[in-house]
Amino acid sequence: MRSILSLFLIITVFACNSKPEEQTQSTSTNSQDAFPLFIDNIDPNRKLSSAMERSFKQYEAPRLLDNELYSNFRYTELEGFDYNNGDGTITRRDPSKIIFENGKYYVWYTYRNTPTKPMGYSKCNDTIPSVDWDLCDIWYATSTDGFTWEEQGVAIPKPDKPNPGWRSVSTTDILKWKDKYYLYYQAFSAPSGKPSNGGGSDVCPVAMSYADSPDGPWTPLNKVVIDFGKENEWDHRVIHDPYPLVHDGKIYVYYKSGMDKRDANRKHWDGWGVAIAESPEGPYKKHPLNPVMNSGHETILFPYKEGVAAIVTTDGIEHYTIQYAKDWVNFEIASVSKLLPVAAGPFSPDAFTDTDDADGITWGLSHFINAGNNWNKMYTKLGRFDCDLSRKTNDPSM
Ligand code: AAL
Repeated sequence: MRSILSLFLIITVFACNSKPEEQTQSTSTNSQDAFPLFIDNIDPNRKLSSAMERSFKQYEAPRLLDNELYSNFRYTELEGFDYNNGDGTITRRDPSKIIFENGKYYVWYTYRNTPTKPMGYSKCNDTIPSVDWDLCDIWYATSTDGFTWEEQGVAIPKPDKPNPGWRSVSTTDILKWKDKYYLYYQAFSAPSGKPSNGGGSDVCPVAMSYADSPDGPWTPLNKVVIDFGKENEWDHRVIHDPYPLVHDGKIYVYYKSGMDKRDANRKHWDGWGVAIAESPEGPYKKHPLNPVMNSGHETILFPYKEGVAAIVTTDGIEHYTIQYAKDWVNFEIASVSKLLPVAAGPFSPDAFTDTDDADGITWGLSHFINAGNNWNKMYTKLGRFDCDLSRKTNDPSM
């Protein structure tokens, strides 16, 4: 499954993708100062080694240090959330993108507060959760600085049976469209973790609720908006991690599927597709090139220049990469990095502006799983990540 980051990491030494002036300050030796010049002096038209050829062609970096889609990540613990001393009864996970409205930042996330820790599929009942995202509601919090958060309470409660999501609603993401707000989320109508479904790869489509204000009240559509593919198609029984963005006057909802397949290491094979609609309630048309990504458990996407960038964190042959699709569907690897944020939601100012000159991201929230050696007895905390995937901070001329 996903990577285990069992502690809150406060990694202060990780420099983000540093700007030229910072390199001069932080690296004082002559050889390091000379490094960019050495790269500059390689003529891309002469015979090149494979590594140098890819740095010019595949990564489209005129100089190695100019790759704007390369960053390390720094993590900081948040203020404002209580976890019952980590006894596993309270969880907060899978944060949405962050939006800035009414002078503050808003985030939505999966919230569980149950009498026990998750006990596994065989021991779950109406009050005992099977897995960390079972018996959850969607809650939200606000902040003025992104570090200290004020929990506001429930946004989307589980609907009554038999509406989609009556067992659990989780893993939400936000869309702002024509001055209204839409939350898309996983709608479970059975406990997760059934062994014959491959453990976490639960049968679950996407539902949606809408509101006039980010503070709600939210009205559930009470129907599935992105449904499974046909029998034996790659997304025939899982539509997870819905991730809406606006492009070309339309709504692009990226989503994960394909999870019933496992690789040689028993890791999920996760693919990502995109479903496109002209209005938030659909109908959503799946792109004929789906799946458009061959890896990534809880992938983060954000508009970048005229295209879309993706942080592909865990699972799959291309995990730990940052990718770019100029046309929003044909993704290429832009860089390989490490300690990427898990299940993150960035503050992505251009997520809904439909610009062809999008800036990137510099921070967001991600989650940290505290599972020890037992995936059934876990809880998850939210934390903050900072990075340098923004053109404005990367390019001194802007
Ligand atoms: C996550 C997401 C989905 C899965 C589970 C809860 O982090 O990929 O939401 O169903 O794990």
